[in-house]
Amino acid sequence: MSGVSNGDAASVKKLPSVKFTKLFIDGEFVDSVSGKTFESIDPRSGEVIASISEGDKEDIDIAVKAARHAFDFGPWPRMSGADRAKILMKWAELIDEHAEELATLDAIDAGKLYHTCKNLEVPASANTLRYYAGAADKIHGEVLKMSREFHAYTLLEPVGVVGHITPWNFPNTMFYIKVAPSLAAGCTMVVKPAEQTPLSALYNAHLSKLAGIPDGVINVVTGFGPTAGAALSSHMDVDKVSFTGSTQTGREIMQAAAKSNLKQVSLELGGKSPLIIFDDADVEKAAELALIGILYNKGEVCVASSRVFVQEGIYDEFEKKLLEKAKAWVVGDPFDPKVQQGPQVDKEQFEKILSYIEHGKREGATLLTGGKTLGNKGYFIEPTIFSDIKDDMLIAQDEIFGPVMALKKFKSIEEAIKSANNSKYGLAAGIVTKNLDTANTVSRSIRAGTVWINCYFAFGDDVPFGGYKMSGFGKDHGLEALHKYLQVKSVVTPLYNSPW
Ligand code: TXE
Repeated sequence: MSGVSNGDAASVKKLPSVKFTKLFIDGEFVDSVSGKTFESIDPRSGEVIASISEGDKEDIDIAVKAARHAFDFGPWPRMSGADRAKILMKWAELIDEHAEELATLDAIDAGKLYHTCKNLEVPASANTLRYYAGAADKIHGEVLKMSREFHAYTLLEPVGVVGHITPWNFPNTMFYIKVAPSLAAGCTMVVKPAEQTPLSALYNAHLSKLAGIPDGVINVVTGFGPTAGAALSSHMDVDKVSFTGSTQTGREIMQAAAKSNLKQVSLELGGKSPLIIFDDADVEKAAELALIGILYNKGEVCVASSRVFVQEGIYDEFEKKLLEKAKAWVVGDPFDPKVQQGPQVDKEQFEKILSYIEHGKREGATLLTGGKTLGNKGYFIEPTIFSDIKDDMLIAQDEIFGPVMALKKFKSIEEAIKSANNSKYGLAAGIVTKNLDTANTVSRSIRAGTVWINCYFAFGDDVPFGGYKMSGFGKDHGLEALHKYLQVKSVVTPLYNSPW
C-alpha cells in the first residue's frame, strides 16, 4: 500500500482560523442560550478545530419562531418566483467565489479531499442553487373542469417552516440539496447540521446573508441530535422535516413527527448498494468502477457500492485487477493532491468500521487486502476487501460506511438479482454489462431508487434521488424535491348563478 499517513504528507495544511462558530438566527450570529459550546475535531489529527455554540431546545424554539415570523409575515413566500431566483443566482456566484474556503472547511471538518471539494462538490452546490432558481418562477397549479357547474384550480403553496437535519459525509452538498429546493418553493427553515461537521453550514449562513436572503428565512442551529435535532423534529410549529442520516434516527424522527403535530417527513437513509458485474464487462474498467464505488469519500457515502457481485467467467481476473488497484490506492492528508482517501470522519465512525472488519474475519469471510489502520494519529483506514461473502453475513447486510467491500462470485443473472435484493435497504445499484437485455432485466428487477448502468455516482440536479425499502422515502434532487416543499390547495367556485 502506498498510503501516506497524516503526519508524513508534504502538504499538511495548517488549520485556518474559523470565522463562524455561533448559531445563525434571524440574520445574526448569536451564542446559544445556555452559552455552552462543543468541539469540532480535525479527523486528520484528532485535534480541536474550533469551539462551536451548542444549540438546544430553547435555541430551536427561538430559531423556529424567527422562521415562522418570516413565513407568516416576511417577504420571502410572497415574493415572485423571479425575484427569489435572482437572489438564489447571486448566492450561487458567491459559492463559486468562496469555493476555496468551503472546500477547506469540509476537508478539515470531515476529512474530505480538498481538491475534489473545490473542483467538483462545491461548484456542484452552486449549480444546485441555479437549477432551483430556474424552477422558482415555474411553480403553478392547474385549472380543473369539474363535472358539476363549478370550476376549480389548484395553487401550489410552500409547505411552511421546514426543519432540515443533515449528516456529516457531504456537509456542504447536503446543505444545498436541502436548502435550495425549499427556498425556491418559498419556505423558511431551520437547518441542524451534523455535530461532527458544523463549519460549512455556518459559512453558508453567512453567504446567504450576503446574497440577500431576508432575515429569518434561513436559520442554522448547530448542536447534537438527541437535543437540538429531536427538538426540531418534535416541534409543534415546524411543518416538515427533511432528513438525511441513519435508518435508526429516521425512525425516531418519524415517531417524533407522529407524536407532535404530524408534520410531513421525508427521509434519505442508509444503503448497502450492490454493483453487479457480468462476464461481458471490460474487466479493467469494471475493477476501477468497483473501487471508486466503495472508496469515494472513504466509503462514507450512502450509495457506496459496498456489495460487489462478479460473474464467475471473469471473477479471477477481476479479483486480481481489483487487488492491484486497491494496493496502489493512496490514503493520507486530504489536502495532498496525490491522496485519494482521507481520514474517516471521527473516532466513533473509525471504531465502528474497525469492529465490522473484525466481525467480517470472525464470520468466515476472506480478507483479501487492507483491514488495518494507517499512521499514528487521525482516523485513517486501509482500503479493505473481503471475498467469499455469504448474503446473510453481517458485513453483507449492515451499512458499514467505510472503505470496506464485500465481494461475491455469482453464476446466473437470477442468482445476482436475488443476492442484490437480499437487503433491507434499497438506495442504489449498479450494473456493468454490454448486453442490453441483461441491463434491462436487472434494472427493472432491483428494488432500489437509482440504478446506474455502466457508470456509478452519476448524479444530476434534475435526476430524482431517494430510497426504496428502509432507505427511506421522498426524493432529493429534481422537480420531485421542489414538490416535496410545496402543498396543493384546491380552490372551487360556482360557474353560474352564484348566490353571492
Ligand atoms: O447518524 P445520525 P450518525 C449512517 C452510517 C453511519 C450511521 C451513524 O451508517 O455510520 O448512520 O451515523 C441528527 N432526532 N449514515 O450516528 O444519528 C444528527 O445530529 C433528530 C448514513 O452520525 O442519523 C445529525 O445531524 N436528529 C447517512 C443527523 O441526525 C437526530 C449519513 C445524522 O445523524 C437525532 C450519515 C434525533 N434523535 C450517517 N439523532 C446517509 N444516508 O448518507 C441524531 N440526529
